[in-house]
Amino acid sequence: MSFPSDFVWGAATSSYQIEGAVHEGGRGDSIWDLFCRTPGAIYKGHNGFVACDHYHRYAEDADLLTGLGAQAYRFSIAWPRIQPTGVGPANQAGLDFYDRLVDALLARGIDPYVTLYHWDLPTALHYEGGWANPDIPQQFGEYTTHVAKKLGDRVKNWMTHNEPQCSIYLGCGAGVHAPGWKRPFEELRVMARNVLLSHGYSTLALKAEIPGCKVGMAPVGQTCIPASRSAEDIAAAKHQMLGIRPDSLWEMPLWLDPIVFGEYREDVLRDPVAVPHLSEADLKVIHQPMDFLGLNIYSAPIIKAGEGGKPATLDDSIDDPLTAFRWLVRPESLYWGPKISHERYGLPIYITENGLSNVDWVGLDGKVQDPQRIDFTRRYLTELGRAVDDGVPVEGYFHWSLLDNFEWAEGYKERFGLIHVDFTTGTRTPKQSYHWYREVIASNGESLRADPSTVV
Ligand code: GCO
Repeated sequence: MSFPSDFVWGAATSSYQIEGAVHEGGRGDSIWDLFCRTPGAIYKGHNGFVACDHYHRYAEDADLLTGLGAQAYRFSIAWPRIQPTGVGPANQAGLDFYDRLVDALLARGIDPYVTLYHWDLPTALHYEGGWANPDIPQQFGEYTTHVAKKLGDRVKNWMTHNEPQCSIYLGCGAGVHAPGWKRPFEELRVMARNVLLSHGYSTLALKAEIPGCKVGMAPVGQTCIPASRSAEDIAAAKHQMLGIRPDSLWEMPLWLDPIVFGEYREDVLRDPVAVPHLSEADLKVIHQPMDFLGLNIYSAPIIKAGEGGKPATLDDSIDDPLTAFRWLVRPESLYWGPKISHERYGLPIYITENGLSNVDWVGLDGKVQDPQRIDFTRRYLTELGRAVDDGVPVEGYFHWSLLDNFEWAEGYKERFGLIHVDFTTGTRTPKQSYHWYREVIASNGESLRADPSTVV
């Protein structure tokens, strides 16, 4: 296991989960503010109105990234800070906040990786139909231009969308995320088409404003692990991971095939109505060169070849380790996810999110002990190292998350941070895993080889 010398080590967050200050600096309302005001929508009525107060504490957070030795930081821009109603001229105070943040990072030698949409849609656009509105793709392009004009001289790595599977399916189909809609699948497919078009317009805007910039996207890295190294099990796992099922938006090809290939390839189409209808003109906009693929990977099912080679999911064992969120710990997802995705799309890969929620608190000694996070990350990074050794071009890894933060419908119940946040006082306490990860970064992954029993 040996990571390339220019491998990028970092941590990730998103705007709504950490910023707070939802009514400051001219920021408009977002669908997550609206959802947080909806009785019963969020665990114990929590909300993101203050969150980690990062809007005011961004310099302290940049210092914490320095303390970690992070080389890069992935964060997202809140559209309603830039355009309070989602359209029209830019709000200067909103742009200035991200300008200060980018400067704070660069002054510390930390490279910003910016996501343009991590789910905080301006409420005004939601009332116009949200992602179902045929105007939204071009509006997203115009928003992108405002951001690119301001930050493009310093930010070189961009992601258009984060996990469109969640913003569309969880938000507009299952109704468990903002805006809480339960729309039928035909409508979700229309929204998916608009997201794809918006990615196209956004990419065009970035490339026009920022020569030489790199543009990617960070979908849910829906991954499957083969039950064995047999050719049959591997084929079954790939089939399961890549085939698009009816009434599902989760599979990566649904989002990536039209972007990367300019069409849906036959091998993933099990049911032609399962994908958004895209005209030739749509595909012209959507099919833009993509520079890298971001993968958000947390867990994965284990798949074997069942009857006639058909994919069959192995039952979980009572001994399978689980995170606090009760997600299965499946380190090999960080081997197979990058490997299979790269085989299909041929793009350089970043792990744009990976991590776990854990039951962390500040001990009597003032320290936060989180051995599970260390063990989890060691296992996952070791598998990622194996993918690198196999020749998969993985360029970087962003741990989710830098800080404990607002975990969407779960409120503050799930703690994903390398840094503990006391949400009453705002006090940050780096966890044991923060110090451990610092060693991983400083040694470019060499410290992962140490005998686990001798660590920390
Ligand atoms: C997502 C988002 C993050 C989450 C993280 C843990 O994957 O849902 O990108 O915002 O907080 O994944 O659930």
